[in-house]
Amino acid sequence: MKSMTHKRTKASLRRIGACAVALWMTAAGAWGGGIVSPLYVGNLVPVLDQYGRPMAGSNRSAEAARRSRVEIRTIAHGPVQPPSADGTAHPDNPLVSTNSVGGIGMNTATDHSGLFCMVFPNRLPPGTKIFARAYNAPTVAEASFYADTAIGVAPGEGRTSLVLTFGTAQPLDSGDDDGDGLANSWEKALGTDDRLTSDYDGDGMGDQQEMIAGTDLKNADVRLAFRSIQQESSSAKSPGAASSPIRMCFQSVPGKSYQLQFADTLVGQQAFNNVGEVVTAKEGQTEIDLAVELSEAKASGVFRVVLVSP
Ligand SMILES: [Ca+2]
Ligand SMILES: [Ca+2]
Ligand SMILES: [Ca+2]
Repeated sequence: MKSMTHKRTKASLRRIGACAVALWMTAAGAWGGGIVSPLYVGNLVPVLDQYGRPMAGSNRSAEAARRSRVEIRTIAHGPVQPPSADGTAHPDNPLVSTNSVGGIGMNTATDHSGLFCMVFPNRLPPGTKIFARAYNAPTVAEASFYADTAIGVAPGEGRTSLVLTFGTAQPLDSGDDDGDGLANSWEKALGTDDRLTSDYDGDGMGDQQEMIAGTDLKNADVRLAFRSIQQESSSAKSPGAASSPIRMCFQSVPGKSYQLQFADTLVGQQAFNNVGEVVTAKEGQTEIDLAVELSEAKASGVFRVVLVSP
């Protein structure tokens, strides 16, 4: 176990060194070819945004302004302090230097990898406690979520790299000004923060419910709802069926799964029972058509669709 960890660590260090080799060459040239032993700081496990996707960023210069921001900060004393709701860092966690700001993908070969690598030609004093903070946007002002790494300690000359590991993305502003269950940071990320309302598009489905359902919070034509329900003519009735099929159509989101249910009435404690199997919307499928036959004839009743997958 020990040797596996050792091997993995060695491999990790090589990978960090490789990702920053271009910058290392630049630094060596600038110093006239003298002995250079910079410190590489980076991550090997992608930092994820609020949706669980690797944060975006590319090494292409045309994409520079769109890289998710990464900062290396120090700890004056105490634990790492969270940033304020507008993203401003706590005074106890100053930047290592004015240059200790970079971006996801800046020195990596793959786009939108959630990886960063920063080079410190002037090594930090050994023992300096540092951490990285990534924002889900190119600037603090645009960001809605951030992620911090655990604290790392700057190594002595014998080591050239320091691997940091990020925690999960946290909202910068966990308040809920419009009381709809969605944190202000989610409202900002979803673009619904310019008005205080729990149903931004006014389609009758709340913002939080739309986010869970995967429907568009800013389009009143899109929500989890039936488009049509009607009973087919008696000629469509199967032999032995209690009644002719009921054909229905409801809006769906690709990848989400739904269960149709039926109850005789909404009065009292009437339970809904499953009708048919769970249905999953395929890629590009924004409507699901079903024709169902009930086991016994009903004069009336209520159908509903339940979202069964996140
Ligand atoms: Ca809210
Ligand atoms: Ca809505
Ligand atoms: Ca909607």
